[in-house]
Amino acid sequence: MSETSGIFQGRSRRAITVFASGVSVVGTSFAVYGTTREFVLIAASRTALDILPSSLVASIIWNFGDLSFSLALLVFGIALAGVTGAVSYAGFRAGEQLVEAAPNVGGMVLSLLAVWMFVAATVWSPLAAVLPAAAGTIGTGLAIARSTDDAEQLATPADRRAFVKTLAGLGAYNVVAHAVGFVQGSGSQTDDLSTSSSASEEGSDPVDQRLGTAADRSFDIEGMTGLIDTTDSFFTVDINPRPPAVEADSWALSVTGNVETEREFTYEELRQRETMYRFKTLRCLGDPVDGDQIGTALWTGCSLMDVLSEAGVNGSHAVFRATDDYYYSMPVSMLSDAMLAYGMNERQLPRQHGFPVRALIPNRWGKLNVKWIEEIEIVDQSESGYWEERGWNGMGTVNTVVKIKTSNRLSDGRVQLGGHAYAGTDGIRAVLVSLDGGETWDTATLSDRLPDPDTWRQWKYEWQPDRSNYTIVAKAIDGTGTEQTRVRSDPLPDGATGWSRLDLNVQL
Ligand SMILES: Nc1nc2c(c(=O)[nH]1)N[C@H]1C(S)=C(S)[C@@H](COP(=O)(O)O)O[C@H]1N2
Ligand SMILES: [Mo]
Repeated sequence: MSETSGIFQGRSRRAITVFASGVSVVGTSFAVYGTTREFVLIAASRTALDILPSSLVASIIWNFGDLSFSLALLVFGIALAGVTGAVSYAGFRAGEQLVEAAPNVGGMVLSLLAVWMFVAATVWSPLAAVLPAAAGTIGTGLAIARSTDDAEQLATPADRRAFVKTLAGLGAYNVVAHAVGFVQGSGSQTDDLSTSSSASEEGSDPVDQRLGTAADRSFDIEGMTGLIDTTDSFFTVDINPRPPAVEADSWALSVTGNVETEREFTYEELRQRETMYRFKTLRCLGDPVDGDQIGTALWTGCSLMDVLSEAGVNGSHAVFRATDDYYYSMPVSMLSDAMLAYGMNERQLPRQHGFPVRALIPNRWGKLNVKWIEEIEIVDQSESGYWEERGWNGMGTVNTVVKIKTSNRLSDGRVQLGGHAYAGTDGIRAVLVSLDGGETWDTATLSDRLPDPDTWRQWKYEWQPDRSNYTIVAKAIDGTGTEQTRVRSDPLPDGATGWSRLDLNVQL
C-alpha cells in the first residue's frame, strides 16, 4: 500500500463513504424541500432546539444574529450528514451479512430501509423521505460495492480510481442538489399588491399614496432608513432556520374553539374584505437598547376582530397558532384594533415576514405578531406562548426606546446625530440629547408623525464641535408626558430599558 492511498483505506475510507452518502441524504432532502415542504435538517434542528437548554437556545437566537444561526445550521448539517451516512453504512453492512448470496442487493435494501425510516421519523413524513434515502443508499452502495473481496481495502489502483470517481460523482450531484434547493427556497412571493385591487390609476393607489406621505415626512440622514424600512432592510426574528413556505391557494385561516360557529377563511376571502392600511412599528422583546431589531412598514390587510366576530366569540382568550408550531395566547380584549396583514409596503407579505398572513397587534412586543398564522382558537382562560415557555415575559405594552443610529460630519463641519424613537401607541413627544453624559440637555428635531399611532419618529441633532470627546446620552418623553426610565436592564425577561449612550470622538 502506498503512502498517498492511505486515506482510501480502512477507517478513513469508511468515514469518507459515510460522510459522502450522508451529505447526499441531506442535499437531496434540501433539493426536494420546495415540493415536500419537509427538510430533514430543519426538522432535526428543531428537535435539537427543543432538547437543548432553553437559555442556550434563547441566547443563540437573540444575541448572535443571523450569522451564528447559519453557523449553527452548518454544524447541525455536518453532524446530521454523519448520522444519516452512518445509518446507511450500518444498514448496508448488515444487509450484506443477511443476504450472503447477493450481498450488494441485501446491502442496498437494508440501507434504503434504515435511512428511509430515520429520515421519515425526523421529518414525520414517509413520502418526503423516499428520495433522500435513495440518494444516500446509492452513495453508500457505489462507494462500497466497487471494492473487491476485502470490504475495507481498495486493493488495486483501478479500485482507488473508481472510488475517487464515485466521490467526484457524489460531489457533483450534491452541488446540483444544493443549487436546486437554494433556487426553490428563494422563490418568494413578491407580487405587487395593487395588481388585484381596483385602484390602478397613476398616483391613486392607496398604498403608493401613503408611502409617499411617509417619504415626505422622513428625514434624509446618511446611514439610516427614513420612517419606512424597505422589505429587505426590515429585521426578521424567526424560530426557524428557514421561513416556512406556505401556498396561499391551499391555505385557510380557521377560527375554532369557543365560538358560535367554527369558520374557515381562505386567502381570497380575506383579501376581498374591507381593506385596512396601517403604519406600524415592530420591535422584538430581545432587542437591546442599542440593537437593530426594530422596524416600521405600511401593512395592508383586514380587521382581525371583524373576522373573529363573524365566527362569534364566546371565550376570553385567543390562541394564535402558526405553521411552524409557534403560538401565542392573548386576551380577546387586546385585539380590538388588531389586523390580519397580507401586504407589506407595496408588495404581498414576503415569506420571511409571514406569507400568506400574519397578525399585527398594536402597542405590543413583536413576538405577539404571529406570522404564518393558521388557526385562531378561542378559549376560556389564558394560555402561555412560545417565549413564555422559554423564560421571557413581556405580555404588556412596549418599552420606550431611543436609537442612536448614526453620526455624520456635515460639510459645514457640524456633527449630526440621527436615529429613531418609539413608545408604542403613546407616541413620542420629544427626544432630548445630552453631549456631556447627562448634565445638560437639549431637544432634538423630530420628524412629523406618521398618520397611525403605533409608530416611531425620526430625530436628529446637529452642533458645531469645540472639543473632541463627547459622551452622548439620549432619552425620550412619550406622548403622555412620561420621561423614559434611566434604569438600565437587559432584554431578558421584560425587554430592555434605559437611556441610550454613545462615546463619540470628533476630529477637530
Ligand atoms: N410563526 C412565527 N411568528 C413569529 C415568530 C416566529 O418565529 N414564528 N417570531 C416572532 C418574533 S419574536 C418577532 S420579534 C416578530 C418579528 O417579525 P418580523 O420577522 O416580521 O420582523 O415575529 C414574531 N412572530
Ligand atoms: Mo421578538
